[in-house]
Amino acid sequence: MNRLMRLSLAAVVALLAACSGSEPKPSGGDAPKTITLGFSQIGAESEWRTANTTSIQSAAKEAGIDLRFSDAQQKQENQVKALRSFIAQRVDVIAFSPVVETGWEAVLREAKAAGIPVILTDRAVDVTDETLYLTLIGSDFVEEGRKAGRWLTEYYATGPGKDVKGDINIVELQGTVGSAPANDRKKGFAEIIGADARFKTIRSQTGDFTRAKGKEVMEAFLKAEGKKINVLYAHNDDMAIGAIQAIEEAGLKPGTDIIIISIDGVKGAFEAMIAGKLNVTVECSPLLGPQLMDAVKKVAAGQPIERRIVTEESVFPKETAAEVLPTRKY
Ligand code: GYE
Repeated sequence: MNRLMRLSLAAVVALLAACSGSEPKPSGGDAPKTITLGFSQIGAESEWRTANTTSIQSAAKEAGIDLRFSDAQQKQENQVKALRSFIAQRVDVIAFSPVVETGWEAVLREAKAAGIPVILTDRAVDVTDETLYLTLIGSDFVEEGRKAGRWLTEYYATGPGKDVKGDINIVELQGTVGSAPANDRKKGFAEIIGADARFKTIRSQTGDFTRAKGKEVMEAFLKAEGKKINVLYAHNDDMAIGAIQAIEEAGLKPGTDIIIISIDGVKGAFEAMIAGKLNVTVECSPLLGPQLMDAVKKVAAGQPIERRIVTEESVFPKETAAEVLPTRKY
């Protein structure tokens, strides 16, 4: 073979390789391939969730990621369908916020068989095969429950409730049945208040993380227990805000007659605290978009990522509300 023949053969080989082009070229000279991300959101049940959706959509735009977004309206079957459709579309990465913890093995195995990496955001899943997802980006819900419990025990030990004698009767509004935040927030709170026999949880029921359900269930609690209720622990702000309405309609003063603790730290909670109707909110940040897009880029480039990415959060008692509200982003 002379030099010219060798050169043209090399050119043909290069051309063929370029045309077959199924491999992404992260570091080639050409424009990098756009990453497609399939994201299955739970729904729009709370202020938290709306802020979470906005964060994900705007972070995807900023990162130049092609986001395929699907809203499951709080139903696991809709999420499973969305994941299957992302697999059929052969997206580069799948991310989702699982509505409940169990029942994901089959569809996650399908994603794995198709070679599509999966990232969990916000909520955890309960699977035996840990290789079915790469990482979980979100809060430590057990710790949030503990923070709520610690605030309450301090309130009665050294705070305004220090002179109260006898049992402290608590009613609890749980999140969605079977969801990680409902399971974990219940557990963390119970762990702390369980150390003192004065704290009694007299009613505990789900309000599905919504205002309407929070109000409805609180009405039932008030009917059954009336003035016996000293404390309401709500697994999110929306349910607490719904319950505040029920308490007012029953002729009681929320925040005074009934001490109210909730979780999330949405603007509505700060407004309720400024009005003196909510005592404290434990922060749970929904602004996961930027961290998710960083993880997606790494995964698409074949780089390793941490198994657990935890969000940083604090606790806001009502005394801080007026000062903090203007700085809140959700
Ligand atoms: O606390 C609640 C939402 O999974 C952390 O879901 C999230 C929870 C959040 O509906 O408001």
